[in-house]
Amino acid sequence: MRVAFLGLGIMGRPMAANLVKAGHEVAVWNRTPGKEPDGAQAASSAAEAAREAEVVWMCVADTAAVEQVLFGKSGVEEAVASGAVVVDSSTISPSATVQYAGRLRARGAEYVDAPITGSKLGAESGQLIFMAGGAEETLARLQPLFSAMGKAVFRMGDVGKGQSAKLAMNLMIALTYQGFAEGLTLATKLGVQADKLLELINATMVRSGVVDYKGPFVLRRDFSPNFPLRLMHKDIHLMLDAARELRVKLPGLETVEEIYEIATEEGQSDLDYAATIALLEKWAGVEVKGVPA
Ligand code: NA7
Repeated sequence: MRVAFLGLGIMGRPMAANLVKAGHEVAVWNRTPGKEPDGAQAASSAAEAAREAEVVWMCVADTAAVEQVLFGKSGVEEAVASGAVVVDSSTISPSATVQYAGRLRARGAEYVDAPITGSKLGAESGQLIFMAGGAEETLARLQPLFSAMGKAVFRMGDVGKGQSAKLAMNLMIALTYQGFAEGLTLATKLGVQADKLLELINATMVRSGVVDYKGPFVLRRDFSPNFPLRLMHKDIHLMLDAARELRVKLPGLETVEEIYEIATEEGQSDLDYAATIALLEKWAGVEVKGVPA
């Protein structure tokens, strides 16, 4: 298929590379040039990349970035072909998503929100999981592209429902990790070895995908960004905004947001969100470390 891929960050670049690898004709654009994967055609603007494309796929930072790429100067709206599909794998506001879909529909384009989970590793290995919002027929058209970048697609409902599901998922990830980090910090202060505790966790019902993935990074003290803290913080704001719009109370998340606020003030925003444990450690006067099994 002829695809335009817009946004070549931690996630977007390997996704575009996997589309090239699967034999699709890929035109790429990124705000900062020089990140094009081998075999992709570099375009000078989002509009230029989108002009000939059957599918325009985006993966950029946040709601403002998506709005800019779609409707800003030399944006997608100026050039998208009637009948093309615009897909957004960024994590952004569900209500903004519904608005953007309406504006593009007026230009004759279909819209699908398809945020991702699987982190950097999943993007590189083509093992992402997509949670999608959009018409069933449109998702069926996209199947060869989903297959090139991921291992599963879950249709959550109409446009916007992919983003809504993504926010719910990341809420659980943020709170699960926070529980893990607080448990490890307390255990360390009480004199329990962290790697021993991880072994115990993994043999019991406390086990979770989040702990499986993040545990070894914490033990090795490797906080290089797989999922940067600034992006999880952005998602926490999206969750709290959605909750406010609908009068839903999320007291646990509000507390976790304060931790992210302090971590950001302390300059950790470009580290992985797992680095929030460093604050707990500082307050407790301990350091959690060990040898991953
Ligand atoms: P990164 O690695 O921070 O990449 C963000 C990308 O978004 C990168 O290509 C940026 O371009 C681009 N960006 C940011 N702001 C803009 C604006 N205003 N206009 C155009 N492009 C922009 O994030 P990830 O790849 O880890 O994550 C991407 C999304 O998936 C995000 O929503 C996550 O929550 C999930 P740059 O290279 O800085 O010029």
